[in-house]
Amino acid sequence: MLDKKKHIQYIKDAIETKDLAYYSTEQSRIFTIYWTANSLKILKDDFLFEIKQSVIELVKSSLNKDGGFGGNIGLGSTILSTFHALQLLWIYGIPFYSKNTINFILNLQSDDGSFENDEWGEKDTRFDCCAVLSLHLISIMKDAISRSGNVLSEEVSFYPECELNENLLSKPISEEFIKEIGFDKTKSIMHILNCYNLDGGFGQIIGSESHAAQIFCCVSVLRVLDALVCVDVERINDFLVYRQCPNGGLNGRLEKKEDVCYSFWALAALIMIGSEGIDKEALKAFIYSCEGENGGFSDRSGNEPDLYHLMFSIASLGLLGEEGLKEVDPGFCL
Ligand code: GRG
Repeated sequence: MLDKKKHIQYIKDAIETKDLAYYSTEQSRIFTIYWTANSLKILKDDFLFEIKQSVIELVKSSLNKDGGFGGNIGLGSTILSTFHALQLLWIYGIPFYSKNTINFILNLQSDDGSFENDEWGEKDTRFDCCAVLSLHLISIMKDAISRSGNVLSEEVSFYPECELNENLLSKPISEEFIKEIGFDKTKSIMHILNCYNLDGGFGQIIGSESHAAQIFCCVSVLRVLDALVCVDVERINDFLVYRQCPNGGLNGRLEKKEDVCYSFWALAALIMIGSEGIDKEALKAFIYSCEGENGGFSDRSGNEPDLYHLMFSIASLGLLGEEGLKEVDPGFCL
C-alpha cells in the first residue's frame, strides 16, 4: 500500500526547495503546479487547499490578452499551458468560460485538422489532445456555470466555485457546443486517423514513429470526439501490450527503456479502448520499485525522483485500483 505521508512530505519539500529543478522549470510553472496539485488531489490530501490561493493567483495571472495561458506570468500563450491551466481550475472546481480562449484554441487548428502549440507553428498530436480536451473542459464548465445560476458575461472569465461533474469527462463533447463555437470536429478526427500507423500506434505527426504516449493523446482525442469506433482497437492493444518489459515496466516504443510515466500513458489508453491485456501486478511492482526512499517517484528504479514521475505513478496506481486514492479519469488524468 502507498505510504501517502511520505509523498505529501516530498511535495511539501519540493515546493519549499528553490533548487536547480525549480529554476529550470520557471518557464513551465503551470505544468509543475498541475503535477503537484493533481498528486495532492489523487492522494486526497488537504494540503491541496493550503496552496489553493497561490495556485489560482498564478493561473489567473498567466491568462494573456489573446485568450491563451502562458507557462508562467508574462510568458506567451501555448495550448499545452492553456490545457494545464484549465486542469488546475478543474481540480479546484473553479469554472472558466471565455470566448477569447475558445477562439485562441480554434485559431491554432490548421487546414489539415492538426493543432499547433502556439504562434510558432510546431505540430504534435500532443497539441491536438490539449486543444480538444480543453474545449471539452470549457464546455462542461460552461454548463456548470449556467446550472449554478450564474450568468455568462463577456467581462468575466473565472466564475464562483461550483460542482463540476467528473462523470462528464468520459462522455463525448456536446454536439451543441461544437456547433455553437464552430469547431471542425471531422477535420480533427481525420488528422488523428492520418497519424495512425499500421503497427497499431500513432506518432507525433503524420508518418512519424508510433509511441505509447502519442497513442494516449490520439485515443483520448478520439474518445472525446466519439470516434473510437474508427480505429482498430485490437492492433492498438497489441502495440501497447508489447510495451511491457520483463521487469513489469512499460517502454514508449520499440528497443527503448521502460519509464514509469508510460505506466500511465499506456494503461490509460488501454482502459479507454476497453482492453487491459497487460500484467497489472507486474506493472504495480515496477511502479513501486521506482518509489523514492523519501517519497516521490523516479523514471526507473534508483534514479532521482521528481514531481512529474510522482504524479504519473500515483495516477497509474489510481487506475490500477490502489486503495485510498481518488478515482482518476484515464483521458484527462484528473
Ligand atoms: C492528459 C496529462 C494529460 C496530458 C495531455 C501533454 C500531453 C497531453 C501529453 C504528453 C504525452 C507525451 C508525448 C509524453 C512524453 C513522454 C516522454 C517521457 C517522452 C520522452 O520521449 P523520448 O523519445 O523517450 O525521450 P523514449 O522513452 O521514447 O526514449
